[in-house]
Amino acid sequence: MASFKRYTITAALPYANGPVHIGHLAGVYIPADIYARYLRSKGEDVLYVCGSDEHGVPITLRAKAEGIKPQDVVDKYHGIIEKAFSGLGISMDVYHRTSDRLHHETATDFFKKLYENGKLIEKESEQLYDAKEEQFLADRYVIGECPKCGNKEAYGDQCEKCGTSLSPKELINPVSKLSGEKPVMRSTKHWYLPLDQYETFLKEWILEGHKDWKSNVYGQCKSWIDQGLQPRAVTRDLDWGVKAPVPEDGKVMYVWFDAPIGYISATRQWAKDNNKAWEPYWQSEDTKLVHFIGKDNIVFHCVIFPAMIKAHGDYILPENVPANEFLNLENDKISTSRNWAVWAHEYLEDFPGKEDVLRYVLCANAPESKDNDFTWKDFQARNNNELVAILGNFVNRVIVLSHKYFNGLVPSDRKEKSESIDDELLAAIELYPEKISKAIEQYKFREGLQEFMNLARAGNKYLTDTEPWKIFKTDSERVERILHLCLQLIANLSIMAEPFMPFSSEKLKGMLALDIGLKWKDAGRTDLVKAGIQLQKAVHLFAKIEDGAIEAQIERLRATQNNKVDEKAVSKKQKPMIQFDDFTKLDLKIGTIAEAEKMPKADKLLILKVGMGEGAQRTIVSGIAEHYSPEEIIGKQVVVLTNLEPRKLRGVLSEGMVLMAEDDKGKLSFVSPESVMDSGSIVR
Ligand code: B3M
Ligand code: ZN
Repeated sequence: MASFKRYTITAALPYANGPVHIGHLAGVYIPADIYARYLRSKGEDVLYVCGSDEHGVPITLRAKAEGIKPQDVVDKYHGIIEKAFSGLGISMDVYHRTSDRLHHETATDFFKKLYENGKLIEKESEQLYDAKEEQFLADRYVIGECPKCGNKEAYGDQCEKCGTSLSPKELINPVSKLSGEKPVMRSTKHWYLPLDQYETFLKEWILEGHKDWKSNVYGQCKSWIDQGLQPRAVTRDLDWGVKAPVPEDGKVMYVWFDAPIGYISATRQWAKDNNKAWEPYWQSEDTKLVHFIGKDNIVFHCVIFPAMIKAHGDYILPENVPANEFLNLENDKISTSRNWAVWAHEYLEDFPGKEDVLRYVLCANAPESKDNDFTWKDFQARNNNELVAILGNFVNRVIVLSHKYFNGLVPSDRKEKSESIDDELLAAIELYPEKISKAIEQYKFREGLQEFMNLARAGNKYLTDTEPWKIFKTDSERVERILHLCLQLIANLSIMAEPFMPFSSEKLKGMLALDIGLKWKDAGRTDLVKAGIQLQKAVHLFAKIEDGAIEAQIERLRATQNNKVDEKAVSKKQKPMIQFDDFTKLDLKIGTIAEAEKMPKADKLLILKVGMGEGAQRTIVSGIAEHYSPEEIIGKQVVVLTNLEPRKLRGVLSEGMVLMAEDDKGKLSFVSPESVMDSGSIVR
């Protein structure tokens, strides 16, 4: 293996359109953090960069749904995400953001260089266009059927079901996410990165040169390259993004063009803040660049970004891209829109002081080679049966016994009292650092953590087998020997816990009054704790998690699902029979919407003025603001229930109700006469 002088570690920039959940943590941020912490502990020069991905359609769609500006969306979630990361001890050296000026500058320079050196091709073509919203439908603005697997809800840039990368025009029966309408075709000019020209390079670099990559990553790259690469548009007709430095107005960079450059921008920000040079981290061949990502990002990091880098010429290529598979939750796909997730920031609120427990469980169960499942029961079991019963129990017994028998002073090593069982323990202490290192360096973090626990298990067993509490009265010197060795083992655990469970590592070092400067190179030594040193009192590393706390979490998940199901079940269920008389009690009339405006400070409500014929008008407050904009419904004819008891909604007297149809997905539509009717016509 080539030897590297420094490491640039990147973790995929989360979209700032929502908080991060356990799937993100297990797939990307925890593995990257373990790797970075481990290398730092080894004394390597490490830079771990990340930031919010603040452009692209996910952001603008969210803004539209919430009725706020894209900048407000990203400001909100950038803060939440950054705080959650730091709460969990994710030790990024910088957490930047792509709406920052420095990023716009960096991305613009990058694009300009490609543009000026003739690396991009200009092409006019027909694109999907939403005539109603007057907007081109790039990427996630359009959904439709995946031509590969038939998934009905594939996005314009990718099918999440089969992972295929798509362009909007490939979708079967496309529908605009903005208006719900069928798009039309319209011509527009864009700039393309001719990926086809990089085929030879990619073949040599990945297919020949990186057979060492994880098989899921290598396999995806191979299938992409083997299918033949097409030029890919790197500009979009949108008003949110980094302005593309091209002669045409109104073009921004494709979000997947600017986002990976965000790694470089983040590095520049870090350098600026710390008075360092950023260039070595991106331009020196002796820097090892590693991208941590989820499997849906493989093609962007292994094919497109490398082609961009090759076209640019000044930057290094990644040495590895250890992408993970997906984590499911309670046997179901994690979904932001269905709120089927465990959110990092909520976990921190619900389980204060248990940051390491989540880190532990998500690493022990990380989807490294296949999709995995997170369940709250497993979370509880791993905490109670592994962290508490093995690691916590061992440490606690050793510290408590040391206080009980030796007033908390580290006993001497009493070599003369050695027995063969001690040799096994000593051998383990010497052996494990290497085992764990090897696993981490191969990105097998689960295995590394498992080995770590095996060492703790060996300690626990040693203590149980030697039974110092039974021999103290007769042979206290042998007990000195036993506890001395156990304390050396705990010191080793404190060093090797650091990448995985940094909070517990610190607690362990505190209890042993250890030099916090101890690093990975010290692991394997059996003289880390000096005889005669005063130990601190035992603090609990981990505490049992009771059933109640787990049930509350499961209940919470269930509640979000049930609400949805219940609403539907109740309203769709056949209602009991009524008499014709009951029906005639309803006074239904045709009305024509004359005016509409948003109810201030209410996301869902519109205030309508509905003409009811002969100059009569009614004010009706209707919960349709998330489905219709005020402008688009003026002039619509609707059915109004006119003899509903008037009631005040947010201070506005609503005099009736507009009838709506609702489908299973919650989509609303007016019930309107099939031909134009006079306002006030009766409905019967
Ligand atoms: N924003 C994350 C995602 O696909 C995407 C990663 C960008 S990394 C440069 O969810
Ligand atoms: Zn598909």
